[in-house]
Amino acid sequence: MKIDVLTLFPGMFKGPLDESILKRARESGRLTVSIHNLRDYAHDRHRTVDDRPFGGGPGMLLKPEPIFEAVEGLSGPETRVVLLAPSGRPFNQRAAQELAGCSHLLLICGSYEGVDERVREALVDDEWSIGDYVLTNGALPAMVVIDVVARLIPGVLGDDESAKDESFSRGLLEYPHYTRPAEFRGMKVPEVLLSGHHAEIEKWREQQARRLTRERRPDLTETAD
Ligand code: 4FL
Repeated sequence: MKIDVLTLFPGMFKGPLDESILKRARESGRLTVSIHNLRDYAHDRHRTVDDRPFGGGPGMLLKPEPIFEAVEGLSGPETRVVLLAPSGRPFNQRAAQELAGCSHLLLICGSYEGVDERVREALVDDEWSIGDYVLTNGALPAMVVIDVVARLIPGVLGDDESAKDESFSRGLLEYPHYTRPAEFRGMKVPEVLLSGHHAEIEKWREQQARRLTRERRPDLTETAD
């Protein structure tokens, strides 16, 4: 998969893409990420990327011209153009599954008060929000999308890592996990997990996953298996 990112803050991407599984995915050639500075597509003397909103109001908007030039230059017939913004649909594992089926993603990081609406009208295929809060810009959301999508690319995760997926893709929270020691500072691992009785362990895990989901994320229980 190829991912291009359009951002005002290319420096923010340096750390996260160079660690752990993302680093390995890039080194193996399964993932190619290119970061592009939006300012490089602004051609006036001050390389202006934003302007005041028509109709008044606070804050600045990203101007259409640099974004149009960048997207037109970077995209091809296969490109899925994705905007990260607080007004997008909620990004989740299902959305990630769909993006993981694309061969080329172009992520546009929104900024400040947002982007000129004509960017959405003419360029953007879909718009995602990573949560109900406002960040300083869309770079972190873009990194979240890259991270979530990358681990769904075939071959990116090792066998040990990929087994973990299953629970969340069923729409339930994970059941509690324990490792050694069996007793730590007086806190005991639930007896059933030490029993070796696989059917009982499965039953306990299913009950716990359902209980936690009901308590913390009742919104998920409507769509869970
Ligand atoms: C983007 C917040 C996606 C949540 C500021 C600029 C944002 C965001 N999801 N905040 N973009």
